[in-house]
Amino acid sequence: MSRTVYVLNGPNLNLLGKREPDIYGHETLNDVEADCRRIGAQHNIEIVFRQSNAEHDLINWIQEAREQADGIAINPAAYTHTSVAIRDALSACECPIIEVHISNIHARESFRHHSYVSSIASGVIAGFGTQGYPIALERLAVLMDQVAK
Ligand code: CA2
Repeated sequence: MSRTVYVLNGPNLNLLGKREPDIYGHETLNDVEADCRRIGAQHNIEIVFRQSNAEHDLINWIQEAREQADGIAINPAAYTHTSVAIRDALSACECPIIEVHISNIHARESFRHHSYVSSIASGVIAGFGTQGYPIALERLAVLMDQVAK
C-alpha cells in the first residue's frame, strides 16, 4: 500500500549546511531530502518535501496535506515558537504529525523552549541533528500502519 508523507520545513532551513554547522551540522536541505526519499522508498512512502520562509506557504501546504497526506513531518523552525496559525492548521489534520528539530531546543535559549506544535503532535524529535528526519519517517510508517489496521 502506497502512502504519502509531507515533510515541511520552515524559515531559514534553506541555509542548512551553509552556516552555523556547530548547531545544525553539515548536511544541506538537499541531503535531508535525499535521506527522506531513501527511507520513504524503503517503506513505500511517497515523499512531498518542501521548505518556505513564508508562514502562509506552510499553512497552505498543511491544508493541502490535510486532504492528501497520510502523515506529516514538520520542522516549523522559528514559527514553532510563535505561530498559533500553524498550530491551528495542523490541528485540522487527522493524520499523525511528528515535529522535528535538528537542535535540542530545550538546551538553547529559553524562548525556544515553548512549542505551539508539540501538544498536538504525535511525537517530537529534537537534538538528533538531521538524523531526526529519517527517524520521524520511521515512526510515521509505524503510526500509519496502525491507522490502516
Ligand atoms: O533545531 C531546529 O531544527 C530549529 O527548528 C531550527 C530553527 C530554530 O529557530 C528553532 O528554534 C529550532 C532555525 C532554522 C534556521 O536554520 C539555519 C540553518 C543554518 C544556518 C542558519 C539557520
